[in-house]
Amino acid sequence: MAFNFITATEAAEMIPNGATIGLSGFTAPGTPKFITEELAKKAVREHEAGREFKVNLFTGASTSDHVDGAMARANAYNWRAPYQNVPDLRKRINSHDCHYFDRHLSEMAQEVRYGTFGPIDYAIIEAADITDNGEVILGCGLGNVPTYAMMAKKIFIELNDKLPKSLLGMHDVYLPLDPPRRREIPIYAANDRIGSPILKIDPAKVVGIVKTSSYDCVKPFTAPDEVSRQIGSNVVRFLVGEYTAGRLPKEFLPLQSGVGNVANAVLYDLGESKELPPFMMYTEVIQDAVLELLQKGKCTFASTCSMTFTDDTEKILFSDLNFFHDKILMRPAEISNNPEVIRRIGVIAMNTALEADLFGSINSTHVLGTKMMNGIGGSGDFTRNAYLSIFSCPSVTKGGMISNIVPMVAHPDHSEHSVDILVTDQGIADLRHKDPVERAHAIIDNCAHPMFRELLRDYLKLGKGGQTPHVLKAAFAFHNAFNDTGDMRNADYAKYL
Ligand code: 0RQ
Repeated sequence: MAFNFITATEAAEMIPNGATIGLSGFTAPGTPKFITEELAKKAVREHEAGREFKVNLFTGASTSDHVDGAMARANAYNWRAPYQNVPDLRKRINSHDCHYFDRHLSEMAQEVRYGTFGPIDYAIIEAADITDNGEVILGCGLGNVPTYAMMAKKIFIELNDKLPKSLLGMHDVYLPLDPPRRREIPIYAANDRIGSPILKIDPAKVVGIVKTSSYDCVKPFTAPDEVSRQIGSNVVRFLVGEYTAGRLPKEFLPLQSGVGNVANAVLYDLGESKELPPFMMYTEVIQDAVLELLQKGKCTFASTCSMTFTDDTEKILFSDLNFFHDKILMRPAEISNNPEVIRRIGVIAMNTALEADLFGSINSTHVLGTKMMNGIGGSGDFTRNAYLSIFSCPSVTKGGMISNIVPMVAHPDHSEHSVDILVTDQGIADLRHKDPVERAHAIIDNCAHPMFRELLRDYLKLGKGGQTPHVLKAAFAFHNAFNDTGDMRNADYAKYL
């Protein structure tokens, strides 16, 4: 079949107000970069002409400024799901200019198939190559592309000439059947391949191919500061302790690691560790540190949804693709984050918290309980099902005016029932096999910043019993103090009792 080659502007012109669009990709990699920029410009023109123009956009996870930045600045979203991390979009979400459905990443695709989100009008897919009969070699991230491609009425392809065709073989495209016919996901080790190296789409649905040329534009990392380094070394110290005590299998277990500087710092530290054996990853993103671990042989295999590498690292990958070809496998989000597989193969999950409370509950998403930061992402998929679930965060933030350890989290994302280990720059609290009061002491003594320890102990002393001795009237004294005075150190329980 002969495809229609068009420009990004022409593609954007075809997309009407109110359309629902699904994008390929997961974080910036694999995510189209050009049609959405043109769509944002179209939205601005339409708004200037006094016409409504907003679309609904579904992705795998976060995207990049080419998508969420441009579209948010143009106020071009009606609905957005399931995850984002762009400041301009955050503002739109928190002012309700954009409806945001913050969803576990493993569930998004199946919910689209179940019909919860309504029909998908367009899929926009970034590709390294496409054959006339609709066999697509995908880019560096999958997300929910198999589902969006299957459900969409029309498809645009962004054919990116920076993506080597030799990416063929690094994707594992698999669509599970839906209940009641779903079978097991037959992954028994992180490196088991279960699907197809190509995405098969209906060529008749392709309304246009846009030729593009761009690396993935992942923002470079800032060098880890002292706090991130301390957190990283505490996580590694904990894992080494577990391993040498024989509480982890001698071949070790696959690791999941979230995004960001701390996650990257933890992985660099793991690479340095002499005590831990080489390991595999079963995760949703791999960042720059993992490429180095693969080069060194410290990481032997990475199953992921996306290669979230900065452009310099992406160039290293592409120039030595033969070496990495059988060491990295990219899967759809509902497989990379699949609860069944995570539980079966015993993933060690490492995620970051905004705040943790004395009893072990975690807030990953809402600043001071109200403002959306990014979203739950894959943290819930992994935390709830992991062999070991580790959360880390700095003990304080904003120069010490915020304690990341609070009496009660202002928004619960992960409950005490799912969190095993809490790590800050101060140390490690092992919450396993402890009742709530024991957990609170472990967290105060090991994780809270010394500046806040007495205040937190005072909160415990106010408790009048119960399995979890919260004092509901005073539980948000830290947050109230920050809202009222700009500093949690001014928390005064007596005001509320
Ligand atoms: O503010 O940007 O003004 O400096 O929040 O904090 O310490 O830079 O943390 O970038 O590692 O992100 C939880 C958001 C942490 C992230 C979260 C302020 C702080 C700073 C960011 P500034 P840091 P990180 C894998 C798994 C959920 C999704 C997930 C996340 C800004 O890890 O989104 O895990 N997780 N997915 O100053 C008020 C507090 C605060 C606070 C920090 N307690 N109160 N502000 N800040 N703590 C990835 C995917 O799923 C794709």
